[in-house]
Amino acid sequence: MRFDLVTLFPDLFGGFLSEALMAKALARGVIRVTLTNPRDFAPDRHRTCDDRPYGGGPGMVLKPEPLALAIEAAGAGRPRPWRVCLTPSGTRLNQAKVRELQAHKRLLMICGRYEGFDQRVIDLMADEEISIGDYVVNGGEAPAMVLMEAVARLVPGFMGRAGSAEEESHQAGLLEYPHYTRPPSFRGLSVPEVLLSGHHRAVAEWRLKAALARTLAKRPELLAAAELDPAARAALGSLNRPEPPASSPARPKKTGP
Ligand code: 9D3
Repeated sequence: MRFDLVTLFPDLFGGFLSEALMAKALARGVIRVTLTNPRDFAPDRHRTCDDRPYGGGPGMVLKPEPLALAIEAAGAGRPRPWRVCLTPSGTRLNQAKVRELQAHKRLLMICGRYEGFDQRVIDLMADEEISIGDYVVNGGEAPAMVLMEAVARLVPGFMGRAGSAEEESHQAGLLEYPHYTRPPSFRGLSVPEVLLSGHHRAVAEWRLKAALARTLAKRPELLAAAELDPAARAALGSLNRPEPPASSPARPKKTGP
């Protein structure tokens, strides 16, 4: 999969692209990334990319000409990319949207700064607008990284040793069960016994119950949409308290010093 980014601050992507799974996927050719700066398409000596808003008001707006030229340059070639504007008023990103975007061979992401884009750039050049949530960040770059990372981990081969991203969620739509590693006791908190027992069936049961209890306590609205098999339905029926039962991981028993 190929990601084409249009940004006034391409250097923000340096560390993001040169570390961890993203760097490995780039090196292996699992994904490709291009960075295009609208400043390189501004015709004036100062390479101006922003201007004052018509109608007045605070802040600056991204000028349409350099941005449009940058989008056209970034999107040149085949196949034609799906063009996404990152804007605070876009469709809220979720995993369903991530899966939808992963179906494209090429994704072109346009990052705004200041108060945002001249609306005509969106009208003429964007296939859709996406927001990553109802909070304010300084521009579209951090949101583009979120989107790119979420889509990239669905690309076959991206996850490498960590395995397939989708097979992680055994019970689709639930929060994850809690994870533990060594040591068995840490600062007075012990790992739930069943996880040390080696009983795979008991472990699986405990994890399912823990995931259900957690979801019920923290995100009850997810349970309505979750795809629960009969065993999970039964387990959920037995959890009528907001906090998980005594054997659960939410409040591990204190053990000795
Ligand atoms: C006062 C009105 N603000 C809109 C909420 C102005 C404004 C704030 C921040 C305009 C642009 C920005 C920069 N943010 C983004 O470009 C952005 C964003 C975000 O702030 N939150 C969530 N998703 C996104 S995607 C792009």
